[in-house]
Amino acid sequence: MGWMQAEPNDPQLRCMICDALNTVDVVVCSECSAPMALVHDSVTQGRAPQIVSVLGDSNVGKTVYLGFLLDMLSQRANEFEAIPKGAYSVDMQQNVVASMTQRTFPAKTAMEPDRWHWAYYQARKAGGRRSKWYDLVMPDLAGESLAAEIANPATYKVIRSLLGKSAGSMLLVDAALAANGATRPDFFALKMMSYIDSLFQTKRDAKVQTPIAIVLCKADHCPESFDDTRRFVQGSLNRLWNLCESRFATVEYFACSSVGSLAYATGADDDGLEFARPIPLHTSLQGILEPFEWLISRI
Ligand SMILES: Nc1nc2c(ncn2[C@@H]2O[C@H](COP(=O)(O)OP(=O)(O)OP(=O)(O)O)[C@@H](O)[C@H]2O)c(=O)[nH]1
Ligand SMILES: [Zn+2]
Repeated sequence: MGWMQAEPNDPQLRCMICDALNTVDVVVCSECSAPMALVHDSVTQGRAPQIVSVLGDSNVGKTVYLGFLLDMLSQRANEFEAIPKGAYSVDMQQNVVASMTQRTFPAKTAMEPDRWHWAYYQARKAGGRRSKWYDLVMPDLAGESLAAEIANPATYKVIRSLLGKSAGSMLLVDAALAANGATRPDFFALKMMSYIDSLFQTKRDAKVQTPIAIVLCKADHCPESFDDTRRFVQGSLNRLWNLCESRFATVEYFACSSVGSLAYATGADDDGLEFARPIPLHTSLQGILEPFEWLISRI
């Protein structure tokens, strides 16, 4: 497996994300903190996996989305077959499913890269022996770390390397906020897309070819986004829409939601301030698989 090893017979391994050389026994990459288990597993596979990055502002629902997506895949939803590589790949879906069955949302993702959950899956759509297997690496990043990297490129080396190597991305946007007229989701998505644009910049008018699925989360708050997703994006996320039109060749828009109904509990945080905490009364998954299916059919 020469592509991972520095030289034949050299025991050092190259990090899959940032290409730094690490000794065989380290647990996380010394440069970027990606788990080296990813590399060990792909050396066993004998081929480099495709990386799918899940992006979005803090609190848009990345952890919830990714957890349910992986869980649906491993339950063979829509004739998908998925095999997690390594127990670490199951942690994220277990964490999401376990907390949602207890009617709480999962905790915020920590900002430190060595505390992010990474999932490494082999997946394919059933359809005989000829259907293709995809090796997929999907990390759950913290939205605040993404924001820090966009504001000051190279703060998080792991994010830059990860996006540079991604075969496709999903950009999650808070549709509930956007529907209420907030501009933050539009601006964050605009910054994220222009970051990706500058990362892949080749010729001045060549568009970025990497497929990107724009996923509107929390669409249970604005059902109209399910009915006509493109129109919703054009109206409520117009800056993002325009940038996608002019700079990205392969973009599609999806709406999704993971909760059926919400209740609100009031409480006080550490500083004694009152807040209302949403309680997911039951999960009802809508539109979770569609963006994933679209994306892997294009990578
Ligand atoms: N109504 C509704 N709310 C949701 C849904 N998914 C997530 N949420 C809300 O969004 C919050 C954040 O979800 P997370 O998945 O933790 O968000 P994240 O993008 O991983 O956030 P960071 O860890 O800060 O990057 C949850 O605590 C819920 O309140 C959904 O499908 N519908
Ligand atoms: Zn690394």
